[in-house]
Amino acid sequence: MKKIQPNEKLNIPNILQNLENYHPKRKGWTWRDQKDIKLGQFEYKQASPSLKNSVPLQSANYLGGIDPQPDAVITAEIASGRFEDDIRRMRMAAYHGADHIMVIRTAGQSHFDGLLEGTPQGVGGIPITRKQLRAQRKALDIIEDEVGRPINYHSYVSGVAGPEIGVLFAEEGVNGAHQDPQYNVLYRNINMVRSFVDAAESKKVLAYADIAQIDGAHNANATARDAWKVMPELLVQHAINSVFSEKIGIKPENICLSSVPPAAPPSPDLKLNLPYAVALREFFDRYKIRAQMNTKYMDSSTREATVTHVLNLLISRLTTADIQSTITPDEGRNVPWHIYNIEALDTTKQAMVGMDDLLSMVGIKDTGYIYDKKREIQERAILMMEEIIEMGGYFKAVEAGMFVDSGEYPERNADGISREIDGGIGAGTVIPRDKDYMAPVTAHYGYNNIAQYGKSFEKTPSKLIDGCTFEKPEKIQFIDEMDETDNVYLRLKETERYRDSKLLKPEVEWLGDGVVTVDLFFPIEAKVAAEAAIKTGEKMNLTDVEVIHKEVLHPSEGTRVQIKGRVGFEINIDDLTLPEEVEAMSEEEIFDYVKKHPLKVVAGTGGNDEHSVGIREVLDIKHGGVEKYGIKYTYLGTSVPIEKFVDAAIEMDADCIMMSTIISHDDVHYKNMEKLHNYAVEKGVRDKLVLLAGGTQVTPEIARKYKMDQGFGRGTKGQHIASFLVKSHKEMKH
Ligand code: Z98
Repeated sequence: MKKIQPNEKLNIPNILQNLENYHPKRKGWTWRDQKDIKLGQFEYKQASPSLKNSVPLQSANYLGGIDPQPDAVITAEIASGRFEDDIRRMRMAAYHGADHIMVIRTAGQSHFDGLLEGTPQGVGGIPITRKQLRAQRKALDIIEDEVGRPINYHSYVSGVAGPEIGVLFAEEGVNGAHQDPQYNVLYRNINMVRSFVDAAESKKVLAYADIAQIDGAHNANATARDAWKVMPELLVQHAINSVFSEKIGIKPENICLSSVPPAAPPSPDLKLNLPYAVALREFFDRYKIRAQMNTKYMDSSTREATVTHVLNLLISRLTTADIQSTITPDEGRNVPWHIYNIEALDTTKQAMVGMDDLLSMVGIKDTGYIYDKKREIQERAILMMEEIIEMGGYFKAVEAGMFVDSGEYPERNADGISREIDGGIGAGTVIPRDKDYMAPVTAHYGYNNIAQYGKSFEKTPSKLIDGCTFEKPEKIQFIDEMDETDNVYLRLKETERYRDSKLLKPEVEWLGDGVVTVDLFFPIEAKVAAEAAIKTGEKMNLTDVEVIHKEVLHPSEGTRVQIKGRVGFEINIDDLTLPEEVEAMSEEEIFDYVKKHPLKVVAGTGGNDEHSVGIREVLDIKHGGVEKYGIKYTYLGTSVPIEKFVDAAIEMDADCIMMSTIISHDDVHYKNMEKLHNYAVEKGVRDKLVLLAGGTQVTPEIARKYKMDQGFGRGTKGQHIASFLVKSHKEMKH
C-alpha cells in the first residue's frame, strides 16, 4: 500500500477504490511496547516509544519538541455519523496519541436485528457495515505506518446480530470489541437465554481472532440513580462476564474490565472513586482495566468534563489502567466534534505523562479509610454473588430485579431492572441442535457433528470446504452500496468542491459543514442571555443557530453563552495573503552558537517613539527575550535619534541594531528604517551590522522593502529574533 506523507491529505475516494479486494494487514489486539525511555533531558518510567509522526503538546516548544507517549493504550471514540469524515479524524487522533479507535454508535446497533450493507449516514454514529469497517481499517493500516505504531480498531458486539458481528469483525481485522451479554439483557431488553447463547458464539470468535474484549458493567453506573451505590454489583457483573469469557477461550490479557468512576465532583470524587478502582484492580488482577469517564455527569461544560477527566486519570495512574479512554468532553451536549476529540486525547497524554512514575513517589495506604472502603465494596460484592448462586443463578437474579437497584447491596429498594426468562427480544429463538447438525466453520462453539468425517476435521471443520472466510478471505462476499439515496458516493459528490480544491469552509465534524461556534457574554440573567445570543448569531448571518452552552457568572451580572451556527460563504485560498513564516532555531542551537560567538545588540525605540514595552519584552529575560540566549544588549532608551543607533553600535562593537517603531503616522516607521540603513552605509558599517525593525505595524516584507535585514511584528518572541540574528551572523562570517 502506498505510504503517505504528513503534508499530504488522505485521499478518501482512493481508500474506497478496490475495497472489494482489500483485506487487513494483521489481526488481533496490540498493547504498547512499554519501556523506560529517555527523551531530551528527561527519563520516563511508564512510557512507550515515540511516534514517527505526531503532534506534541504545546509546552514541548520549550522542551526541545519532545512528545513522550505513555505506556497505556489511549482510546479515541469517533463517530460523527459519516464514516468518511471520521477517517480524517482518526488520522488526527493518531497524531495526538490515540492507538485505539472506537467507533461508537448512539444509533444503537442493538436495535438492528441483522447486518446492514452499505454506509448509511447517521447522527452521532452509524450501524456496523462491512464497507465502513473495511474502509476504516484500510485507512488505519495506512495511518499506523505513518505514525509507526499499531492502531487497534474497535466496535461493539451487541444485539441479536452479535455473532454475525463477531464474525464480521474477525474477517475485517477489528481488534477490540465490547461484548457482554448482561448489557443486552439489562439495557436492551434482549432475551437472556438468547443473549448468553449468542455471547458464547461471539466470544469463541473473538478468542479465535485475538480480539480484546471490553465488558459492559460500567453501564450500571451510567444508568443507576445513585451510581456509587451500585459499586458492589459492578464487581459482580465484571466477574460473570470475565469468567464466562475465559472459559470460552479468551485469554486473560485480552479481557478488559470497563471501569467507570461512579462519581464526579462536586461529590468528593476520589473518596468514592479510588476505593472502587482499588477494589476492582485487586479482585481482577489477571485481567486488564479499560478506564473510561462517566457520561452521566457530563453536561455542556467542556471545562468541567475535562477536570473530572483529569481526576479520573489520576486514579488510572494510581491503579495502572491499561487502556485509557478519552470520551469527548462534549459527550453531554452530543457534539462529537474534531476539536473536542483531539483535546481529550491531549488531556490524557498530558496528564499521564505528567504523572509518570507516580507510584514510586506516593502509594495507596493499606490501612484506614481507603482500605476499609475497598474491603467493604468487595465484601458486599461477595455477598451479592453468594445470594445470586443461592437464588439459582444469574437468570433468576435478573428476574428478581437484583441489578441496578438504587439501594446499595444488601439494601434493596425494589426498583432494579427486571427481565423475564421468556421475555424480551428474541425470546424463544434458541433451539437445540439436531443430532446431525454440522457446520464446517472455524471457531465454532458447541456441538458439531463433525467427527463422522474423520478425526482430523474436529479441530478444523472448515477444511471440509477448503477453508471458510477466516482462512480464505477471498470467499467473503462484499456487497457495495445498494441504497441510491444514502451512500458514500453521493455524499462525496456533495462535498467534492472542498476536496483537493482551493475552497475552504469552517468545519466541526463533516467536510464543508460550515459550522462555527461563537463565545459570548451578556451582562444579564441566563434566560435573556440565551435569546440574545441566538439573535446575535442571526445578525452575524449564521443559520441554524443553537445555544450549546450556558454558564451563569452571576445571576444578574452576567452569563456566558456559546452558540453554534452555519456560515454560507466559502474562503478561496488564492484570496489569502499568507504571512511569511518566521523560522525559529531550537533553543539549544541558539545557546550553543552564542556561547561560541558572543553577540551584542543595541536597541531602543526610534525617532519620536516612546512605546517601549514591546522592545523591552523581546530584550529582557523575563518573557524569553534575547538576553535569555546569552545575547548582551545595551538599551539606548526611547525616542533614540536614528544616527545614535549606529554610532552606539560602532562604539560598542555591536553585531545588531534592534529599532522599535510603533508610530506609523505619516509613514514615519518606513522612513526611519531607510534612514537607519542609509546612515549605516554612510558610516561604512552596513555589512557588519544586522538591522532589525519591530513593532505592531511592521511586517517582514515592509521592513525588507525599507532596507532592514528583517522585520518583526505582533507575536514576536525573543527566540525568533535570536534565531534570525544567529543565522545572519553565521552567514556574515562566511
Ligand atoms: C463505552 N462509550 O463503553 P448499542 N455492548 C456493551 C456496551 O457497553 C455498549 C454497547 C454494547 C461507552 C458506550 N456502551 C456505552 C457492553 C455501550 C453498545 O446497543 O449498539 O449501542 O451497544 O465505550
